[in-house]
Amino acid sequence: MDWDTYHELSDIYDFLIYLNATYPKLVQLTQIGTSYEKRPLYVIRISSSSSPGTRPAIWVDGGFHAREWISPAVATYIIQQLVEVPANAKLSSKVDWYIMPVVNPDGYEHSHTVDRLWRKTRSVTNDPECLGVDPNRNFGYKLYLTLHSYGQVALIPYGYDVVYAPDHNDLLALAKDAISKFVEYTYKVGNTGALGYIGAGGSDDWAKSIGIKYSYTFELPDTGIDGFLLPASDILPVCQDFFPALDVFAAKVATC
Ligand code: ING
Ligand code: ZN
Repeated sequence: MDWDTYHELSDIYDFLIYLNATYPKLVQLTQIGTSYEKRPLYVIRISSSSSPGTRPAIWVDGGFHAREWISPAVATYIIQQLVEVPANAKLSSKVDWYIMPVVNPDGYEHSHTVDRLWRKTRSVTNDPECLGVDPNRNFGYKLYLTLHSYGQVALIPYGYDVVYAPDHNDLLALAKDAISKFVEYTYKVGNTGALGYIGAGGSDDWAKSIGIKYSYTFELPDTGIDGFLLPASDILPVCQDFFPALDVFAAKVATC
């Protein structure tokens, strides 16, 4: 695995399987289901605890939307850093990480092979001309962090309308703390609806609504010049810039 190029699904899955085989004490790879086109859906748990599941957890996902290729790239970078870099061991000493780098593998594969700008899944709908549903707009509506692109903004629930959570200021303060770690890229932060990203059924809205206090959508770089077509040479700078935010999140959750 490297972060100099955007990888196909098979590379990402092989990387997860490799980590699972190589670091059995730290890593557990679970197939949580199967996609519409029968691809496995993987979640990797990273925990140095002898009894994982008994302490605070942070969920990070990427690849909800097929064309947002920087998102699985950052998610796999986070996984690699947490598992393979000894200096980051402290990040999983108090917190269990659950990371799902490619939520929508069918769409991701489709964006690599057929239609670079595909967003949705590939399931059959009532309209034969219109395949797919929007995976991020279908939650009934964990810290919960979902990685999207693009925009360089940290979005705080809710997003179904301009609605602020009662504890909005807590979420705002933590997000500000997190983005203050970024040096290369400047992110804005605010309520999803107020920033103009209105959309019902967002996964972060759902996480918030079921009681996960700190729930965010991060729109990764850029601000729109290259948009979804962010050059591969930007992957590593984006990943390296983003990673220190995890310190802030882990520290907050560990004290909860
Ligand atoms: N962004 C999110 C989207 O689903 C969002 C932003 C999150 C809107 C939550 C509404 C609720 O449109 C991207 N890039 O997909
Ligand atoms: Zn998205």
